[in-house]
Amino acid sequence: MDQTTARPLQDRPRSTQDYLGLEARYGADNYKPMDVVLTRGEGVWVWDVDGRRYLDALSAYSAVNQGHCHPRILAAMVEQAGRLTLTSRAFRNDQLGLFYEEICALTRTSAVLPMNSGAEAVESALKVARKWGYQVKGVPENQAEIIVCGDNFHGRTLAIVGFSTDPVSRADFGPFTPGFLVVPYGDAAALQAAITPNTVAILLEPIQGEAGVIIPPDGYLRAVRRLATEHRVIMVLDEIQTGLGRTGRLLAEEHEGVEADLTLVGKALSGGFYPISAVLSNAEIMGVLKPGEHGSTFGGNPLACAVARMALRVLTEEGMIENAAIQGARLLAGLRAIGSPRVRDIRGRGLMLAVELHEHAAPVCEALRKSGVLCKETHENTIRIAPPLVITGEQVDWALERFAAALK
Ligand code: IF1
Repeated sequence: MDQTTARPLQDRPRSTQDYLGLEARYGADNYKPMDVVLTRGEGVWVWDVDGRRYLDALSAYSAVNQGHCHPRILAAMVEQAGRLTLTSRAFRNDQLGLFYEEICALTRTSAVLPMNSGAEAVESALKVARKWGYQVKGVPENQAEIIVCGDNFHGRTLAIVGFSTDPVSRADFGPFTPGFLVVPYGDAAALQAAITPNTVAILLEPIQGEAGVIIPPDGYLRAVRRLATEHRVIMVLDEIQTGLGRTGRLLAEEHEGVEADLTLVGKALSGGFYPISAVLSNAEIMGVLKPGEHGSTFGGNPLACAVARMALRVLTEEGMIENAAIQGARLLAGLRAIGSPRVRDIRGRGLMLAVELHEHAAPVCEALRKSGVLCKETHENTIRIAPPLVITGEQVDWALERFAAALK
């Protein structure tokens, strides 16, 4: 057969157990996934290899805000993939500048550093903040301090896990990168006390995701903004999970009317089709980077940029952000109306919600899976709920029936 003809992958049908066996036999054991083997996704729905349909209430941790396999993003990806996928940044391409222009207009920022994973965007922001500290603020060499918050989650690289407060993320990965201080999340006084003349940045999530959807006290982000401005400290908001419509606004910072100096986005920046992340700057901070000082093979590649341009377009043109606010309020009210004694707290902003139980949440997630809703617990007792932003009121009610049954 002519090897150039496109042959689809010839997968002989296998059972769920077959797939579990392959992963157990060959895969690093760095996750404990639910035993559901997914094979197709469309909008809020995903299907497993046995043909069962589920409502995806995790959205790949907010990377699929636009719904699974959004047709317009798929079309943009296929069109670009057939034309040009990667040039490296040694040359220019016809998608990068358009991506810059469109994401800056949408987020009211003025400079973009394109990367691939969320962690890379975080690492890039830390490097820019340190360089700005030495070259602009005048911090003595190697004395730069960056403040982070307890219970943070910013990714899995060595520098990032080095300032995590989660023992599981840190154990046996040392020694870690110096120059980071941890303050309690939500405590502006503690932040003020931690700032020194060598502080170059404060890095935080507007709402802590992995910690269990921890919403800070009203006014906290405004206080962080004020302190950062007063002490010439860069305010870095990690919106990799909270951004791009998840909380019912384009960026979660909008709920408090603040503008970060560096804003990090990722995940849904591609609608789940391709890894792309970005550091967005509201100020001239990005100007400290000179040619050759930072980079990435795939950073800013034309395929990622074409996908991201369409992912942003459908997010705004198809009313997904407004829908997240509407359906999030419906879901929050519906969850609270269940009134289950097993529930300790229900928190949420837009379609970023959590149900904290008095008991382990895994059995409830298992019951939800059996009734057709896919959720994942975090920190034993908390169920995270984050469906795609395209969810309808009818689908919210369908999910609420199953939450009520699982929590009764
Ligand atoms: C996993 C949860 C974990 C993030 C924020 C940066 C990153 C993430 C606020 C890094 C990534 C993912 C990673 C994934 C599970 C999920 C996650 F918080 F969303 F639930 F782990 F904590 N900032 N979060 O949430 O982005 O490098 O992954 O692209 O590691 O299991 P990344």
